[in-house]
Amino acid sequence: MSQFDTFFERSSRRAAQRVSRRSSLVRMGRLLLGTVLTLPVLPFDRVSRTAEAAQGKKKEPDDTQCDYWRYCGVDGYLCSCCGGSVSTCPPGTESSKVAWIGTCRNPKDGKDYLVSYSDCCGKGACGRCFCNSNLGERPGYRMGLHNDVNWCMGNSSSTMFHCTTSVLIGEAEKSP
Ligand code: ABN
Repeated sequence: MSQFDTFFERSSRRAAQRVSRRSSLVRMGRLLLGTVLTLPVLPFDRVSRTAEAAQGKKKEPDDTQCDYWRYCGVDGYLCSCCGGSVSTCPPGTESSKVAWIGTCRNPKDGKDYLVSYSDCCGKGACGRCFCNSNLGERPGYRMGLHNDVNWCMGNSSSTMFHCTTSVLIGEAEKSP
């Protein structure tokens, strides 16, 4: 027999000589009852853990998602989903000669930036990641404030709109 077994056998025999079966049952019953009654009222911090978990899981939108901050005024397929990037046209296309300018707030520094929405021309519609955020856009009769326009119209391949880039121009001036 192992030392472990011998130790437990001896201690059990000693306990059996000292404590009656009835009193040990009473003790065990008390311990069980105490645990059952106390555990549910202990102050577990469930709320903060849940909030932390939710915060940890919340991912910032990347530049292939419509809610990425630079796309606040976009109307078109994102070039970052079409073989280009947020500010460059995909191979085989060229940037439009005219563009629409929007103002978007960068959540990282809370500042407003001018963003130029240029179309990439020369290939048919990309068809991926269509976004229509339109912040600051006005109806078609307000020329210049309307962005639902094919900006390839000034290029030689005027009807071939592929996707839209969102080029950062710089910080917007604060209005007085
Ligand atoms: N500026 C994107 C676009 C292209 C064609 C028609 C509407 C909008």
